[in-house]
Amino acid sequence: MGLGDIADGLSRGVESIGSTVSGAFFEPVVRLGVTGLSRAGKTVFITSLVANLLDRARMPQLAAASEGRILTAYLQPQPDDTVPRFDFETHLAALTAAQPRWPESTRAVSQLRLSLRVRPAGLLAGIQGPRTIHLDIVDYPGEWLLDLELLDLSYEDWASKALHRAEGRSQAEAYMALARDIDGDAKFEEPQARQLADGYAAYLQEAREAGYSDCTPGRFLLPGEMAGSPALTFAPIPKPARGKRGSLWREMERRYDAYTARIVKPFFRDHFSRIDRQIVLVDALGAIHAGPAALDDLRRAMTDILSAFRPGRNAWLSRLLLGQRVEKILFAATKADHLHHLQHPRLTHIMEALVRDAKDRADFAGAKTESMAIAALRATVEETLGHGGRNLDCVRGTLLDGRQAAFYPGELPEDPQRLLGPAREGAETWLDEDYAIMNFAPAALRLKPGEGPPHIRLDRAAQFLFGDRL
Ligand SMILES: Nc1nc2c(ncn2[C@@H]2O[C@H](COP(=O)(O)OP(=O)(O)OP(=O)(O)O)[C@@H](O)[C@H]2O)c(=O)[nH]1
Ligand SMILES: [Mg+2]
Repeated sequence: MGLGDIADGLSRGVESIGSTVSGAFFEPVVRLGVTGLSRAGKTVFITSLVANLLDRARMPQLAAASEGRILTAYLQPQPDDTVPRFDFETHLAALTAAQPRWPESTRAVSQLRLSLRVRPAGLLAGIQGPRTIHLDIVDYPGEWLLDLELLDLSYEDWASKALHRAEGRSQAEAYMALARDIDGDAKFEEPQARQLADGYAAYLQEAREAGYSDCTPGRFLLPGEMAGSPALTFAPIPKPARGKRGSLWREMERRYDAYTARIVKPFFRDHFSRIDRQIVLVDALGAIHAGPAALDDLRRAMTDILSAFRPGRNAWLSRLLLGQRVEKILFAATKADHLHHLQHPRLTHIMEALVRDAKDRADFAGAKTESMAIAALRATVEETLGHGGRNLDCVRGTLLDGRQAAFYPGELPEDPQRLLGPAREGAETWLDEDYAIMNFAPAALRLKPGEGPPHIRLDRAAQFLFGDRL
């Protein structure tokens, strides 16, 4: 047992309550948060990461693995009794089936504990035996981070802001028509609250699909197990003259307060505040394919989401964190297997440019950050095809209907501003190039013993995120 372990055990003491009970107080825990907007690739990332940590032949860039210091890796019951377990086995079975499929979409937070028996590196190797390090991986929707803003706003402030935003958005027409006729002083009736909440949720859903990301409350899009409860049955309405007791307005206000107190705060307290290392997955290629408006919206969403990592952003959260903060944040452009590797550096530059705004504001006060282009599960192989007198660097894979196809996604510009500039200025289409994206199915795998699923730079990502703790 080294001194480092003890100090580590103590500084992370609060979160190790579970491990204390099991008598493993001095076994260090690294909590890795995995987030991103919906469909960014969180589930595939965690599944492939865990599979590749269990079978490490494809992890040469993870130093502890290539140095042969990871003796064993195994899944353990996770320490938090009330958090759903990340369903690793089901997701892996889908990806590695004879006819592989992508895992189902997930709707709530989940967690998995992977424990690694590791021989220490360097000088300690001689005097210290192997030790166990727990990697707790937490999967949570990026949308939930947007709710941090609500902690700063009263219902009145939030409602006026939300109605103001909805004004003029075509997706909100039906809801605005409904809200305009509402008398907040009228006596509260549940069916009316339900109708308003459903209408508002429908608008958020549509706005989200149209590429808007400032869609709070985040749980309206991903309600999880709270669907239908009063804390999720509210909506913004115009402030009435009196706002008397028993009125619709007063009940909406009460429910909004319940939402922030009972749903938003517990998430930040129980999950977010305990994260040591964070990966933010970003489907930048998907946004580029969807066009300039979607890309600009993604940039703004990243700024909003990442503000949760800015120390001092919210007084309540700062008190909770007591100066403890996420030590490393990796921004990963996912699904890089849609591109020939020659284009990967360009995708990385685009990723860097996308988060620059957020970074410039605070540089996350001491957190180490990096951007990378990765594919958690490589579904393609590279192929160069002659076309119209030039060589096109393509990728080939299996489509969802089982056919094989070679695919040229378009050439990303060397300078990310060639995309981000027009996006910011409200361009409607890309001028120079069309970007395509294709829905490949996961490739059928023939894994040799010791091999995890194929990926791109998953080992580099792992090294950045927690390699230093192994
Ligand atoms: N080609 C390729 N596609 C990927 C990869 N990772 C994810 N995808 C695609 O992205 C989709 C979403 O991936 P998920 O891992 O389910 O994303 P998620 O963030 O967990 O999504 P939600 O749970 O719905 O929020 C998958 O169904 C795949 O189509 C990858 O590494 N390569
Ligand atoms: Mg998921």
